[in-house]
Amino acid sequence: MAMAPMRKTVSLSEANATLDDAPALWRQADRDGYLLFRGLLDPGKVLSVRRQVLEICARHGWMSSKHPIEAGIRCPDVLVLESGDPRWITVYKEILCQRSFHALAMEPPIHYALSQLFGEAVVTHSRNICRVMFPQTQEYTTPPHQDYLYIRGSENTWTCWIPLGDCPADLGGLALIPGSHRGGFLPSHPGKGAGGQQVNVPDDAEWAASPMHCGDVLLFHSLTIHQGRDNSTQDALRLSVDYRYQPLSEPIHPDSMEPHMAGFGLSWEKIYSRWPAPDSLQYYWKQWALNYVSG
Ligand SMILES: O=C(O)CCC(=O)C(=O)O
Ligand SMILES: [Fe+2]
Repeated sequence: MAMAPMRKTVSLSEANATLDDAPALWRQADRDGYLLFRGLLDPGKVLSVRRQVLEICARHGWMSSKHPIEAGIRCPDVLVLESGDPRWITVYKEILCQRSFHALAMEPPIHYALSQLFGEAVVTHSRNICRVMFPQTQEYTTPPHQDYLYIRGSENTWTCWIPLGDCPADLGGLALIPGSHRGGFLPSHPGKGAGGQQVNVPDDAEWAASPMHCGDVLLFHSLTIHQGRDNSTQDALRLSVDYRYQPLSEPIHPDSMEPHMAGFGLSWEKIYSRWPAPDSLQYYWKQWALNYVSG
C-alpha cells in the first residue's frame, strides 16, 4: 500500500469560528498547519465542476451506463491511473481546458480565508490540479508528502483541497499530520501514487482525517505532511481539486503559473482558445509584479 498506516487518527478540527478573527486563525494555523472550513463554498458551484469532469469521463467510456453520471460510478472494467496512460492524458487535457475548474480556485470565500491568514494580497497559482481516483487502487493512493517539494518558491504557500462532492470515509479523502509543518522540509524517496515521492513517517504519528461534505475546504501549509486515503468503494470515483495560494510579497517558482503537468503540451493559449473572450480569468496573474525565483 502506498498509503502509510494510520494507527492513531483523530478528527480534523474545524476553523470556521476563526474566519473573522485573524489572530485566532493565525494561532490555529500555526498550531495545526491546516484549516478546515465547513461549508465555505456554495455546493452548487462545486457540483457543477464535478458534473463537467464526470461528463468528460463519460464521453471517454469510463462511467457506468447503469447509473446517473453524477453518481460517479465507473464502468466495472475501467481503471485509469494518473500516469502516462494515453487514456488519462486525453481526459486530463480536457479537464484542464474547463473554465469552471480554474474559476473555482478564485472563489471569494477561499480568498477571504487566505487574506485573513496572510494579512496581505493573495496570489492564486494557476497550476490547478484535478484528481480522479479510481476505487481499489490502494497501491497507488497518494503517499505521505509535503507539497513544498513540488511547489518550491515560498514555504508559506497553502494548498486548498476540495472534494468535488461529498467525501465519506469509504471514498478516502485527505489525511494529514497536525503540526508537522513545524518539522521543516524533509528528505523524500520514490514511492507509488500521485507525485511519485514520499517522506518517511513514524508508525506512531498522529494523523487527522474526517469525512468531508460538498462545499467544505481543507487548507494546509506547504510543509504539512499529508496523504490520500484509500478509495475502498467498489465502483465510485473520488474527484477532488487542489489549488495553491501564497502571499504576493513572497518568492514564487514560475512553474506555479504553468498548466499542471505542463498541460501535456497544452499551453494557456490553447486552453483559453476554447473560452469565450474577453475573460478576466485569463492570464490574471500578469497584473502583479511577481517575485519569480527558479530555485
Ligand atoms: O488527492 C490526493 O490524493 C492528493 C492530494 C494532494 O496531495 C494535495 O492536494 O496536495
Ligand atoms: Fe499534496
